[in-house]
Amino acid sequence: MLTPAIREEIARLERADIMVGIPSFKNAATIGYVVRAAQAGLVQYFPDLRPVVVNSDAGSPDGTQRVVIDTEPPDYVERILLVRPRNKLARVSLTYPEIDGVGGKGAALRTIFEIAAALEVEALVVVDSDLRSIAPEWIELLAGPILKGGYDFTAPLYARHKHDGTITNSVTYPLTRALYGLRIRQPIGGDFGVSGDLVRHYLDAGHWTPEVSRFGIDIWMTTLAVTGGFAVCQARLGAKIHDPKDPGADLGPMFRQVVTTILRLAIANAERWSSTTGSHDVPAYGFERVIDPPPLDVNVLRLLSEFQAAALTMGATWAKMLSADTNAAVLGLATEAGAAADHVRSTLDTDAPGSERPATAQMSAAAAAFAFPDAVWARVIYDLIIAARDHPADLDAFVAALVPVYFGRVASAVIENRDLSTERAEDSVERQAREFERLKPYLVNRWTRG
Ligand SMILES: Nc1nc2c(ncn2[C@@H]2O[C@H](COP(=O)(O)OP(=O)(O)OP(=O)(O)O)[C@@H](O)[C@H]2O)c(=O)[nH]1
Ligand SMILES: [Mg+2]
Repeated sequence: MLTPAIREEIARLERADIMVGIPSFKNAATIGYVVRAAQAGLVQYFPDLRPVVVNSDAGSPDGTQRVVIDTEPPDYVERILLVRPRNKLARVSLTYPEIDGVGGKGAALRTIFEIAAALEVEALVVVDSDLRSIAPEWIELLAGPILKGGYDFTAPLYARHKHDGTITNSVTYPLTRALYGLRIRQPIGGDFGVSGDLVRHYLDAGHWTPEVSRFGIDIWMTTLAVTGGFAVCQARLGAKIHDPKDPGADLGPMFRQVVTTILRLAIANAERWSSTTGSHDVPAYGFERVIDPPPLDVNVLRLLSEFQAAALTMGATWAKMLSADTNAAVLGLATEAGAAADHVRSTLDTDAPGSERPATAQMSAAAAAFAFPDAVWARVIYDLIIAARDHPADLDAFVAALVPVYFGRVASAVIENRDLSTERAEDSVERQAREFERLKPYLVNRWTRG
């Protein structure tokens, strides 16, 4: 599985107690800072341990690995922080091998897991390489619960802008909470702490689908920690500031990889969730922070238009994957989305030559009549679990057809939250999560009816 170059690095490093793993793909602009923050965190907070930083890169053409190699070495951290760690910090940047011809974040992390297991680390921290808000303290916050608190998995808790994290807010948080009963607020945050035991569990878990090798990895890690009975906690990290993405423009493939993975895991773990009712808080560590994350623009008009258009192009698939009632509700909403989109166009005159794309707030105000109810969305997701079980060969087609419905749901959330603070917008995420819990008997009934 590992390349000879990676084996050589492992032989050179021999052993480590704590490791920070950083997956990357074309992150030359931001990874230097992440590496320095990781080094500083290891040196400052764990001076008695044997630390290592590993960058697992896709062979990025933009010189990401060169940036890592050229970043100030750990001595620099010792000098500016006035610490004398007992052990020298080791740093490695390598190119990870694909898994069955598939590269991606998950493949990068698998190499990180293999190295962590070979070095027999007690705690592994993984952080994204496009982070701008990471501070040295994050390493302590993510690894501390593992090393000092007896936990196996630390999920991140951050303040995200109310329009950011749409896959999390609409699917992974409410579904993980309703299925397994744990309120893990950021199950796909990307920044995690993992114990050595859980790393080995990940490596023993066997089959890595192409989705897990890509962006399915985060929900896969979180779900395996939960279903494997590992002790899970959260760490308050402050704000997540990273390369931003507009849900309508950038998140389609990521959405499909994440949702396919969470559905497959739901089907495989029915025994774990079918008798779970309600949910529990998950312990959170770290001092609370008050930070306003930077705003994110969302093209509401595009989200509404794509939802409407999909009623024609994907209606047949919707009919196959949704129950008759849910399907009727979704078709009605797609029509309403079209009307709202027309209203946005006429009010804001977006077709005028040379007109710029109107701001999120303006578009949301013009589309204020549109709302996609929580209960319909929860049923859509629950129907999909059943459809995925009954027609496994159609899973890709189902999830592709879900994308425009998700766009409609995201548009509704952006519209609803348009005048709210990020804090108040959280109320609607909670309300939706409670609706997933309330409707769980609908899922369990459909599941057991067979
Ligand atoms: N090795 C590898 N890493 C990747 C690839 N794509 C993304 N990554 C890494 O995965 C991490 C997260 O990727 P992002 O694109 O920032 O995605 P994200 O922040 O999880 O997603 P959003 O929250 O939706 O923005 C970063 O460290 C990327 O460098 C890839 O194809 N190969
Ligand atoms: Mg990112």
